Amino acid sequence: MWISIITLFPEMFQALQVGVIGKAIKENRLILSCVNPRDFTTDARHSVDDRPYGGGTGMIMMVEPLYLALQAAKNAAPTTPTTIYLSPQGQLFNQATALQFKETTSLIFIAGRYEGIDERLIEQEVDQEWSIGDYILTGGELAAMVMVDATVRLLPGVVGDPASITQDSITTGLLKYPQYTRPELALNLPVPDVLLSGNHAAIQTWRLKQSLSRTAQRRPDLLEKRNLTNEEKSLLQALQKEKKPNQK
Ligand code: 4GY
Repeated sequence: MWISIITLFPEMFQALQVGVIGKAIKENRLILSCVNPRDFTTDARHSVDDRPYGGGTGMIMMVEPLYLALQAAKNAAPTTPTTIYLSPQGQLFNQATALQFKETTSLIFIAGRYEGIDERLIEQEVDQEWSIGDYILTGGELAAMVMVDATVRLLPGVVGDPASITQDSITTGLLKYPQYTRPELALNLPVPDVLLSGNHAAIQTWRLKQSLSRTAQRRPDLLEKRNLTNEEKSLLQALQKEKKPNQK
């Protein structure tokens, strides 16, 4: 996969050189580059922003440096790239979006700064606009990194065990069950007996029930969207009966 980021702060993307994504880059599963619009300025001040037409506070990223940076990225792409702008006005990014992105060979993310970018660049050059959530960042860089991270871990060979991707909560539509590792007693608390039993069927059922319980408690919206299997329905009924006696 090939990803290029249009950004005034390419240093920020050093954060992707560590861990699983860093390894994907070293193993050439991901080619990640940055293009800085500042490098495409022609005035003495190297300006990349200007005042908004119509007045108001803040500055807007100018078309020209952004456009030239974007053309440089597009020319460097190995296949026709999809160009994505990150902003709170975009569609909400989720796991389904990451699964779509990972099927795209070439991606360009535009990370804006200041109050945003000139709309004409979006109109003419941007294919899709995505948001990571309903809050305002100081720039699109962190949003781009979130999307790169969530997407690249889905590529073949990037995460060691493929089961950890297909078993991702969210992917299954349920939240993750509680997890434990050695020692058996920590903070004076034990590990649930079933996990030490060696009974794999019982462990699977316990984990599914925990996932259902947590999802019902914390994210009922996820449960409502999901088609429940018969086993899941009966586990949920069991949970209902368990909590009724003392209204827990
Ligand atoms: N939320 N999701 C987000 C954002 C702020 C462009 C400078 C978000 O994706 N991006 O908050 N971006 C940027 C938007 C101008 C501020």
